[in-house]
Amino acid sequence: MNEFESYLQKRVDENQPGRVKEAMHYSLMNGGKRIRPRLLFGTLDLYGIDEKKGYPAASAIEMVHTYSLIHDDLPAMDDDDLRRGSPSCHKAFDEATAILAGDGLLTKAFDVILDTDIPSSRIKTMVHYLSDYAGVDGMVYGQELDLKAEINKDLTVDEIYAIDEYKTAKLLTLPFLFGSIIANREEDMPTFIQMGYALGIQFQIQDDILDVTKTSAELGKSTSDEKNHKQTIVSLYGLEKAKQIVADKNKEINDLLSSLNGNKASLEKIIAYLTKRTY
Ligand code: GRG
Repeated sequence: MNEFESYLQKRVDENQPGRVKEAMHYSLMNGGKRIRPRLLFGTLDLYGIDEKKGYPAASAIEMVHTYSLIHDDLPAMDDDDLRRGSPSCHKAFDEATAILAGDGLLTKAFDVILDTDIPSSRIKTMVHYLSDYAGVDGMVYGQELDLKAEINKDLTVDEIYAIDEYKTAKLLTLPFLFGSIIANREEDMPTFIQMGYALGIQFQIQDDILDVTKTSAELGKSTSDEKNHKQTIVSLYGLEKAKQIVADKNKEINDLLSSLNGNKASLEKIIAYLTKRTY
């Protein structure tokens, strides 16, 4: 992982000097859990491929993820002052710089992924998925649904699941898909799409549970769902049922993983870590 951190840092530092680059660096290297890169390296390990082959694709996902957090924290969106235990990007710098830092990370991601050492036809497939899963048919759409939900506070369970699917699950599915594309094992993608969906729902419900059970200091970000009267699976079903859904999703993810061939130890470990995460 340390080697990956240096790779990621180099890829952002190779850019034009200035305040925007500083802000990109600040947010990208600011103590994220690197869950999505770990999932990609775990998927490569399933196929017996060295994690280094996944560094460009993992960097691209982490850049897109970081851009989404920078923009999500802006006053026009969630208006959060704290991220990963430090001032959010627009607080550490200023709003305009934070917008540009997000833009810089998003566009850089599409350059970095091109350095993956596989035939260009498969790189093309990865670029398509990156745009599809992060963009207006993916995470951006999820954010649109989330913003709409602030006005209509009378959501059904299916509507909440749709927000979680697009806002959270899409980006958590990408590492699995990139792993199978890099390994040229695209026949596994349908299973990974189901796994990514289950993992994303589980991850988001856990996030909603943590939001009401942990302090802002413990999480390194503001706990705002209750304050904002945000509807979540927790507010709709209560904590106990939400915890049961997390356990059910964990079983579903492990069953799907069992159906795949290869060395599953790394992915099993990451999935176990995610199920028990406390921040
Ligand atoms: C602005 C286009 C746009 C999208 C924003 C990512 C997002 C969509 C909103 C952030 C708020 C949120 C609850 C997102 C759901 C996914 C989630 C829980 C992200 C946090 O991911 P972690 O825990 O973060 O992997 P770290 O800081 O460890 O990288």
